[in-house]
Amino acid sequence: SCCEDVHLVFLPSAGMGHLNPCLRTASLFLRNGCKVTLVTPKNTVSQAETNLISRFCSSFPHQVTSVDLNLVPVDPKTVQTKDPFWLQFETIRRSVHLLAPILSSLSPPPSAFVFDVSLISPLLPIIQNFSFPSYIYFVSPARMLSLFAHLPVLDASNPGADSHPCSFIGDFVKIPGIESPILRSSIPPLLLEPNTLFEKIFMEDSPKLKNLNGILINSFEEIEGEALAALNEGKVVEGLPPVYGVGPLMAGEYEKVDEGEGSGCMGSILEWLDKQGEGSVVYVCMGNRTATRKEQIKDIALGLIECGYSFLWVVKLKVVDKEEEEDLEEVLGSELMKKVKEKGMVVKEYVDQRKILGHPGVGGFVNHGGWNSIMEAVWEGVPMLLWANDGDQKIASQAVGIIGVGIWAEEWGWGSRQVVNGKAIAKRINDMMSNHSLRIKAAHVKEAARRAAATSHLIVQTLIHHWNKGNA
Ligand code: BUP
Repeated sequence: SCCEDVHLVFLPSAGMGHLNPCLRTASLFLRNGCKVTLVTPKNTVSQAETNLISRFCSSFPHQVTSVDLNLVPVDPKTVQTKDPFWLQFETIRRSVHLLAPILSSLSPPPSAFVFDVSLISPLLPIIQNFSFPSYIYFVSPARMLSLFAHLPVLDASNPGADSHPCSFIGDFVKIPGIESPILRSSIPPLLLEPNTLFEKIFMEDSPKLKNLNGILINSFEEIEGEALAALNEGKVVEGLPPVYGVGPLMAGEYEKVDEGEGSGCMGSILEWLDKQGEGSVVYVCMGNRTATRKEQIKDIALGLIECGYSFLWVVKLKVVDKEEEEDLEEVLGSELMKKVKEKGMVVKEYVDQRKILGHPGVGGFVNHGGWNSIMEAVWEGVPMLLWANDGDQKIASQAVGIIGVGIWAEEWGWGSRQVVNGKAIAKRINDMMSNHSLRIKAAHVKEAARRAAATSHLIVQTLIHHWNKGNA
């Protein structure tokens, strides 16, 4: 068929929150018969990333080829961050010049190039020497994309603002075409701090969005129709390329975590869930990119003991999964640990989150507002309670509140900073678990998600058709 002639190049950046949407987007095209070259930055930060890439490649042996991008080591002193994932973002940015020979040697030549949102500025001068069109995959909600795209407009209209980053941001940002404004307190904290890597990438890359041929985003009409329309109608900023809502992105077969990996905890998790009543379990996972603060872990433990439900709690105690880790008991103390174990199940390994969310025993999801996790819960119709940790997570949490499928615990502030009383956490968990209308709305949006998956198939085919004409 014609699709076999379409050859796409994908380039991810660091962390599962970036790798998962990259590979899931690639899978959309693989399912339509395209060929994919996955450029793999070596080495990855976490073991979870290495494992996922190898499973992805081996599950499409005839369609996927992987080529290494050997990263140029960066002196950590020249980067304003201690976070290994942020350091990796910058390392990849500083290594992409090595891509030129790789891209010219590919056969057949690429039909299109799809890369991570964090690589725009360094990649543009390289790809302008090639004739294929370029796209980014965006890892956050459309609401966040509108902030990303709109900030330079605000910046330019405030010539009086000083050189302090984002000093033009007032109490809130009102984005044209989007009704509810983004509060200053929801802006990613690093954007408001001088000279952070995040602020640098954000402000440098945003005006260059218009040089791309399109933006692929894990969202869809029913949940973010307003923002998607504002972006595509030129209200957010003029000259933006088409924004394709290809969500909800689905997990592939290749994501199944093998029993051999880690301690193979999935078997015992599912066995445990099978024994719980329908919709009776609170699933708690605050993401994997950064270790959760110890105080926050204690707050959550107290909340879970206090709430009226049993729970499955995935706790990350280390920043990178390859490191040695501290025992949870050392953080909680033996008495608290004992109570936690009496009431719920605690795991530290990387879990198959999609499988957990799809289990009928799970009735609610406490999460940090990671957009991938949110979309996974939307797909399974599981109501959420959101406690944003950092970055885009308040904006994502607010989006969930607007959609109506979850509760954003706004008063808890940033989880990475604020201490919250265990009783208050228990109360919010009980609110989520017992809220009937939340459950109905989640079930309704789940149906919409399934319809949207069929529509995104059409978007994908239109793009393939378009690239095919380019090949002719
Ligand atoms: Br933890 C964990 N298993 O044990 P977000 C996460 N995930 O499958 P953020 C697992 O990682 P990052 C685990 O399903 C989601 O697809 C989860 O992305 C999966 O969070 C992804 O939810 C995490 O967008 O990503 O914080 O942006 O954790 O890499 O920082």
